[in-house]
Amino acid sequence: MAIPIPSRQLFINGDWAEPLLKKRIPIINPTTEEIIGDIPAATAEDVDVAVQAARSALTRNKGKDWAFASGAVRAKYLRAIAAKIKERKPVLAKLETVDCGKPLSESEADMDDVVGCFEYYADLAEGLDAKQKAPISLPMKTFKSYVIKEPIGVVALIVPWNYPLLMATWKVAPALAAGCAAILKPSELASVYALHLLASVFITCLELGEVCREVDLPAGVLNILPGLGPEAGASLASHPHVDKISFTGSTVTAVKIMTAAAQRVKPVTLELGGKGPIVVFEDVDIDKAVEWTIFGCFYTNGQICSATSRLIVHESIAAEFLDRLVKWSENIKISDPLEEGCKLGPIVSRGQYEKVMNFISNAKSEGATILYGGNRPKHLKKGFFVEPTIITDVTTSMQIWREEVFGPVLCVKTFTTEEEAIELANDTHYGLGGAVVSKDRERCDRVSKLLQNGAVWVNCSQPCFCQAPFGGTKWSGFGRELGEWGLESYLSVKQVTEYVSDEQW
Ligand code: TXE
Repeated sequence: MAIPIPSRQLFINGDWAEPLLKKRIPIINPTTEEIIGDIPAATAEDVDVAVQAARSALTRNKGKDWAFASGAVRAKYLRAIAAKIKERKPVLAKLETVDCGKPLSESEADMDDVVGCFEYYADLAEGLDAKQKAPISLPMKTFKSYVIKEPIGVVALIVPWNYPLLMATWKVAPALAAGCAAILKPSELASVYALHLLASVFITCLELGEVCREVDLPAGVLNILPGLGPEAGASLASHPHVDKISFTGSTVTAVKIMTAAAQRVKPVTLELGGKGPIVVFEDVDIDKAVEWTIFGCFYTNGQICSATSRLIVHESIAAEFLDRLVKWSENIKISDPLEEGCKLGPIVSRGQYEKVMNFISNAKSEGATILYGGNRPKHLKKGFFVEPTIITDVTTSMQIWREEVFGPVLCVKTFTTEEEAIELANDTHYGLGGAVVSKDRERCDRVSKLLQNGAVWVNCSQPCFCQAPFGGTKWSGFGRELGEWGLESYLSVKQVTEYVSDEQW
């Protein structure tokens, strides 16, 4: 059954607006490879208008409408947005699945997380009121000091395509809770390929605009500008009236954004790629460890920045582990992601599909063994599908060990000692998520401390809660999203210090 794709414009100053240069980008369904609609593409001209709208939202009525409204007022809007998204969950989940190819059950879970995240930041927005004017104890009685937290200002939120609405929410919810005004730039899958190879995956982000209209969010507080990265994204990153940039995407693009931000000394939060390890010791329940290994690498069709895509398994159980891993992989249902029971859908676009396939063929030519998968599934004639793929005989100098694939591709190495396992796990430029699997609690604690990752999962992989901080080390970026840390990243801290002596001066 065809899902009706809403036709939308840019969302600026509380309403829909045609892009000034009237550019549009086609939406391609990665399952059928058909064009199913299009979305507007903002350019620098639209960015100017949206930034102006956001700035006015902060200064209107001396900020009382939004930036300096109480947190309780902002919380009301965040809860209203959450409630509207909950109502529309079935439609939004289907749109997201059609748009980016992830199994419907996963898109449904994402929508629940979106709702939970808006509700969570509504609570934190309320809590902010009680934290204002927190006194500081000073060594001199003649001075009194307190701290207030203020919104940073106009923020640009640049997001990718693997969790379109959820990644947007991770940024929009805390930014709005803090009292910022935001410009959200969803992904278009920036690509060097011809336009027909582009897949645009932000229909659901635009639907957020409709939700904002329905809840009467003050005009300009959230603006949504899809567009090409080098046009809309780059204009936002260098715009003189954008006060902060929060970016999730590739390390290569992060460098460009940081460079632009540096010219105007703008703060940035960067959540980038990964090449996460999952370290499996000899004392595990093999079936459980296999299940987490599969989940950690193949969930969201393998397109997760924190995916644990390097399996580091103790040599004494490696043969049996790999045997069961292959059996599990054989049972993964690969199909149209709207189909009941689908566990692996297509890669998001032809460009990304070709990139994944190149990684696999490079691994072969460098001497690795494709233990399982490595091809397009034979039963599917169309769509950007890749079989779950397990690669062995990998060396640490191979591309497949070093670079992020962003597809359902797991590479494997064995180890003998704990030290060796940790060395292998940390043998990467990235540092987002990592996992350790063992029945030995003390060993898990030791390894958790030594893994150079922003998140470490013990006896699991990938669980994500909006209460816990998320972000990376090394090339995976810096700053933290989610939890209180996410809110703080949109707040500026101001001290107010008063001279209280009775002396005349
Ligand atoms: O990323 P980009 P792409 C990794 C993954 C993937 C690779 C490329 O390895 O294969 O990145 O994906 C916007 N100024 N991740 O090309 O280019 C762009 O429009 C400002 C990991 O999609 O980083 C989009 O909105 N913005 C990742 C966003 O940046 C620019 C998730 C991400 O696009 C810009 C996605 C510019 N010059 C990909 N150029 C993760 N960390 O989860 C592009 N953009």
